[in-house]
Amino acid sequence: MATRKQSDSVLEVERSKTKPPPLFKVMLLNDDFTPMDFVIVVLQKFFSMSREQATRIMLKVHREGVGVCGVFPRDVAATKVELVTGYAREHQHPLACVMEES
Ligand code: TYC
Repeated sequence: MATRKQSDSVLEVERSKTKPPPLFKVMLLNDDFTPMDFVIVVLQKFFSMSREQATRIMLKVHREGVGVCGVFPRDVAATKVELVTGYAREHQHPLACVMEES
């Protein structure tokens, strides 16, 4: 915040006009075909999770249908979605990874 001296000598607070950049949740969706172990590897490899943390998130997605892997700026989130989707397709799995503004 800055102050600005006006011609009539009234000091007015100048509000910041810049919004913080939006953040995006990257999520995995459940399906009936992707092996549980593959999902755990994805969470470790692309989201730097421990095996224990990855197992917890995988089971949440398996039971509830969706789970958050992390929250990132737009370009980082979009890259994670692309890399995970590419990796899943390379291994012939239908795993769905999506992003949503949080
Ligand atoms: N439901 C899958 C199974 O029973 C496991 C799974 C978990 C798949 C999470 C996708 O995002 C996912 N093999």
